Amino acid sequence: MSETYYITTPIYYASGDLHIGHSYTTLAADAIARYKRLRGYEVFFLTGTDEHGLKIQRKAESVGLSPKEFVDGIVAKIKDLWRVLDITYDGFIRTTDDEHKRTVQWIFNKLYENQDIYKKNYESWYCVGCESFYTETQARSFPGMVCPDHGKPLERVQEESYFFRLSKYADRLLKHIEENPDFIQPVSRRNEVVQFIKMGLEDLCISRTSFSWGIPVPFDPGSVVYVWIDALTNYISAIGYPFDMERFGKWWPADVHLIGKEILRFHAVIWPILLMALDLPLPKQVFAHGWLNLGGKKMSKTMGNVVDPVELVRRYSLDAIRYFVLREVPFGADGDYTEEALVARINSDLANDLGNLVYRTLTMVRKFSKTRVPAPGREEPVDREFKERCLGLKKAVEEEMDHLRISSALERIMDVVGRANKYIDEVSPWDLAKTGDPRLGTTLYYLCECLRIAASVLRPFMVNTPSAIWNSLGMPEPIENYSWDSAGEWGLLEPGQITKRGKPLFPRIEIEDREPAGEKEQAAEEKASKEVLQVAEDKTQETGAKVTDSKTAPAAEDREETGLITIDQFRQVQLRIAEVLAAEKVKGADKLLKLTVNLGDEERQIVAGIAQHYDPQDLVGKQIVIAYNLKPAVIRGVESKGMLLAAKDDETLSILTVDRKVKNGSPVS
Ligand code: ME8
Repeated sequence: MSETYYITTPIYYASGDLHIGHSYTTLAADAIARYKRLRGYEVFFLTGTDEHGLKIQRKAESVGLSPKEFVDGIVAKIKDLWRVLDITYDGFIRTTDDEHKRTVQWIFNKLYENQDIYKKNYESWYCVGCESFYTETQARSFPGMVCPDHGKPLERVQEESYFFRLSKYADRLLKHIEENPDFIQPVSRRNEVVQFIKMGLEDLCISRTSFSWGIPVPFDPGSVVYVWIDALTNYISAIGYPFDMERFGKWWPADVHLIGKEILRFHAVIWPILLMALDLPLPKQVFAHGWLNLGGKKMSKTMGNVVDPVELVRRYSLDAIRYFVLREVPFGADGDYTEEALVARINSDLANDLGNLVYRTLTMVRKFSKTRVPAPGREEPVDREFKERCLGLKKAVEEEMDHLRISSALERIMDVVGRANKYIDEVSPWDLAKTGDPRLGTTLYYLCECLRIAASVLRPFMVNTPSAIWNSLGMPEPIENYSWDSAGEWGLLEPGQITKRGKPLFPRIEIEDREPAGEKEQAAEEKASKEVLQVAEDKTQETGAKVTDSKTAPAAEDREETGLITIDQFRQVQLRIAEVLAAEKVKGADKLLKLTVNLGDEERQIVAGIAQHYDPQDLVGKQIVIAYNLKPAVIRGVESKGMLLAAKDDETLSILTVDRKVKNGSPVS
């Protein structure tokens, strides 16, 4: 019987579309799962969605859907995204699944029976975005009592809740972490968790009464289980706990929970303690990777600074995106996403190095060997050294992947690809051809073998390229029929087999007509402030369509051709209803008003150039339309987050309002 391997991603909030940050974790898990399958493991790769909680309940209300209808729509889109990225998950858990709900309630009962849970009155600060509580000290450390991750003011909540005795297990957990150095990875993160536990663990609130969209506490249906206990349980409910213990026993403990670093404490403190209370073994490893940032900040739905993976795949191809995401940032560290880096990476590694090696090699085989793989002849030291490099590649990739160093594994592959290109230059096969030297056969054969091995070890990371290279070498059977270990063998190519040189695998991306990403962002920022200032300067103001995100705006040539944008592009502009709470003139600027607006679950400040058309007090109480996901801009020293929409003819400026009252924060679509 083969060994099992159980890998999980976080279950993502079903509160909106996922972005490239979520895809990052899922692609990493996919690469690891594919790798382990190739190594002969029986793999269970679990992903899914976290569907309960106040944030989702409010979102659903704001679009007039029931929470279940709302999450069903989001889940369908998430599954579509995983199809586009060719994610090979084996299980998709939803916290709204009946099986999952049953498990959560069973656990709640069990903890209650064991007296690990008690009820008390609770008052605390809360961020709906994080679905997390903050102590007074934590809350006061956030400037303006605003959540630094979500930009939303913390809410004060008071209710009767159930509490879980975390503190009881602190020493046991510390001991476990000390005795199992691999439990929390990377190492730097382990130290952070140890410090946190040593500071003393407070008991944890695990139920809520102030919203209803959740799993009811079995013996107190007025309370629902607080999201984190509900969410973490997915890792065991998905494999049958506690109703199918045979299945559970097959997979548990998990080999690795892959997560982003912001949810490490939940996974490395709360989750293990919950498992201890249930008398279950702990996962072998929690691996917290870093963040993909955009413009220096964590890419996040709430902040609106996101990149759509589907759009990237459409523009650059699936394998290029898979490669970039997995290669660009050392797995564990933070990294900045820029389109410039993406294009540079595709051009250098995929077009110049890999694509070029395939193309050059097959061109020479076509020219010097009538498209047939030649038989190897005489071998010189440089050939032998090259062959050894190729033969060592499988092992090198294994060494990296066994420690989840995904980016380094790709680097090892590209090192060999680079070596192969250099080998061509060193050996000059065209000179050998001129003199009819039989070493030409050696060189071409070795290069073809190098391509076969590279294709084979690229399988965990890319999905179309390995078989494209494989087929172009004229291999008799599809790549799927060859084991991982075959990448460590030499001589599988039969001399005489017919190669096919197709189109270049990764055409170079010409960027002359694109602004480099850095400038592009600056341009977008300038554009954003110009748009607000334009109103301030009382020039004709255009509305909606002008507010586009430069990263995902239609290619300039498309727009020039048709003047039209697609519905997806339009959807990227989030328009929302905001109620004006206060308005005042901006000192020293005749035309500017500073508005404080309410968006349901947040307040914001907006600067608008409408002072010559409206008295501030006339605006208070009006519901206006704002561009919600516009980058903040500073106008005359005052920060403006968003832009109000207004119509203007030669004389009159009129702000857009709604025909009848709707909830603040409602989307305009
Ligand atoms: O936290 N860079 O869900 P979530 C890298 N439901 N990874 C990122 C990222 C970024 N900019 N943005 C998101 C939740 N991620 C909970 C989890 S698990 C029991 C419950 C990835 O939708 C990363 O894996 O906010 C991060 O931990 C996760 O998405 C957060 O997804």
